[in-house]
Amino acid sequence: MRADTIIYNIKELITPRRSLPHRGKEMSQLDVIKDAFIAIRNGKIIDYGKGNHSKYMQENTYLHDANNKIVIPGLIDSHTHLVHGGSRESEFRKKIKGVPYMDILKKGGGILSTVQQTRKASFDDLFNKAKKSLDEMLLLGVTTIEAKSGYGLNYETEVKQLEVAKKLNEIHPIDISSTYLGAHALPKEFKDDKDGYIKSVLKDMALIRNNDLAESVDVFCEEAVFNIEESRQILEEAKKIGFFLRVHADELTPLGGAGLAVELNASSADHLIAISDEDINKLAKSKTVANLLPTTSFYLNKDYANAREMIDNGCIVSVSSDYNPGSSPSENFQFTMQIACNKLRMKPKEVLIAATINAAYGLGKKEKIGSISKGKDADIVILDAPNLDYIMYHFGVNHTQDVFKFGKLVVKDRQII
Ligand code: IZC
Ligand code: ZN
Repeated sequence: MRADTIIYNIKELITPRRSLPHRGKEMSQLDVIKDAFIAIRNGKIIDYGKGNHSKYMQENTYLHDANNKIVIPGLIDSHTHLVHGGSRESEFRKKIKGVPYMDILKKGGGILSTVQQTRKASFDDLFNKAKKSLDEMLLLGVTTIEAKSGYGLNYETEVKQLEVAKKLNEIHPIDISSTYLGAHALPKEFKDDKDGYIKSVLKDMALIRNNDLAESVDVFCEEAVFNIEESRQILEEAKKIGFFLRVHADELTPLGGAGLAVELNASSADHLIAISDEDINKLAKSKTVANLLPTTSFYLNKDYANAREMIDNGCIVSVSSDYNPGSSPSENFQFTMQIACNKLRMKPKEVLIAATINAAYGLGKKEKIGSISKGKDADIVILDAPNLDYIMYHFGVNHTQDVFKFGKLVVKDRQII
């Protein structure tokens, strides 16, 4: 079969070997192919490997010189709060002084401040702001993300957020998998009626399902937000009507959200800074991904999740940016990967697997993305770095040179084209 695009002169092609969730020692097993090429047709990888690519050439084949640089699969950021109004720098100095995240929320700030700003924002405001963030992500080599709602806390604004994500998914190279996070906080109008709010979440969830506006449902399962029983009620109903499940679990207190995620066969349990050893063991025996968000620990000056214990016990570990205006105000997923090494003590190979195939698995897309494999989407990043370790070591900068999304060159020489 002839290729419409060939990437050649690749110093090292670095990719997970199998389209399966990776656990334990498997998280260090990457294929590294020197002097490689990738042949692409109609957005899909038709072949890759060492040596001569000429048999795939036809008259019109676009030849892309990787200039003897390294190549990895497109990065997958599987936990973001992409679409939101405004920002929260007005709370930044309080945070520096040491006022806890939850105290700011309890006083009507935090998430509730972003809810106010998101309700006020027009569709176009939200769209333009989120598009700018997506451009930033694409320049960093991110080709797929998950994006949560959760700043409307009423039907109208939650749908506005999800519609923005849907339109961005259509017009932007980055693919977006949407999650309904109505259970992110208790809105002011339901201050004394949590049951009433949960009922409205259950009702809205069904409409969102019918309108196909989200693939997953998530709950912020945390002390003073939604407890285990409330989270269970929402997630069980979500599962019944066909959503994938995600849980903000054991971020600040060990409530047992990860155990609940395993019990309900959730796609991911996210954060896990305060998870109990018992729940690490449950996760290790399950198919639920342990999605770690070290940028949030960095920004909130919190402990880091015990990634070593999770990997060594056999959990499927992924990492994500948690990009949001309150606890992780940065789109820089490469920075997340760098501190995953430095602070979670993950090896560079483990981090690459966590940011590609394990993240793809967590989004239910392991057959389509997450590795450079025949038949998969040609989501490919060329990095201006001599080797994989260098990307994680030289931190705080963007190493991406060129990006292909579904076989199309979308970033060239660090510019979106
Ligand atoms: O806006 O503060 N943790 N939700 C749960 C967040 C952080 C986002 C925010
Ligand atoms: Zn989050």
